[in-house]
Amino acid sequence: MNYLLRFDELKNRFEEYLDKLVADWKFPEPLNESMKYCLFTGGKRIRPVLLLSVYETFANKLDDCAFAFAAAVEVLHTYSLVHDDLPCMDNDDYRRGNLTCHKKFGEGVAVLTGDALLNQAYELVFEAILKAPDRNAALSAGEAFAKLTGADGLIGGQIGDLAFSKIKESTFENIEPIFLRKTCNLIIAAVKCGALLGGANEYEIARFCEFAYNFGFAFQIADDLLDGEDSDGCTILKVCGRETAQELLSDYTRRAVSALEKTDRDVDFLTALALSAEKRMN
Ligand code: GRG
Repeated sequence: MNYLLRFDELKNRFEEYLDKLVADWKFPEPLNESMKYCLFTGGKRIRPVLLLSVYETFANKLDDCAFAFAAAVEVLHTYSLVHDDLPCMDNDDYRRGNLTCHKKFGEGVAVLTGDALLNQAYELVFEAILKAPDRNAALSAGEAFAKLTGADGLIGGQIGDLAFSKIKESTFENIEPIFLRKTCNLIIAAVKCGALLGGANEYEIARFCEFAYNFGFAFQIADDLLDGEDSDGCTILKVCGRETAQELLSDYTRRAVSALEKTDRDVDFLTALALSAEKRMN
């Protein structure tokens, strides 16, 4: 298996699905334009690729249910970025080298773009449930998706992130739950939904979630290292130096890989994905 070719193949197939999906969107303007703009500014598509590859590991095929769920994850990820960039949050002018949604369309439109993307994500979850070969597995995936991205998940992580600057002493112990919710949970959602939909057993789901937690943590550390020491807010470099952060990145990557090795599935692609995220920084 060539990891890069495989990543591109899954990413391209996902983008073909997304292109067709948004071609049918005819929402009131400027919402229609802003939603499409935010979805197509060069995201890496790591989460849908994760979901599709995990689904295929267990189901030995890809189908419309898996693509709809993968799109739900990416659409929800996009909403979170649009809201994260707002003046009341991180107040960023650029994302992926392009103007952020509020800079291009105005703040009111950006708030509603995020809201609409979040709703759209749940339309896709319902579509996936209706198309699922195993309806109960898809309902469990929908429930996991809602929990992992809700008040005790992604949104809870963003609340922790907002409060972080007011904490007097930044420690690893107070940054860990923020990273878990803000970054790991959406990655866990992608992996867990792929495993549930694909028919993994309980043990396999637990090991794949262990992989996703450790990979998510490594992914956030790599992102913080790339942003550097000057970055404001909740970053690993507020609680340790670069060298320690690099060691943590290797530790989490190793744990991610060894979680997968406890199963007897073909985990070559996910292993290569985790190692390539680590290599971004070392
Ligand atoms: C506003 C509810 C709400 C949540 C925001 C996603 C998020 C929480 C904040 C964005 C900033 C940030 C550092 C998030 C951590 C996760 C992360 C590294 C996101 C970026 O993911 P990539 O690199 O993005 O996969 P692309 O651009 O490739 O889609």
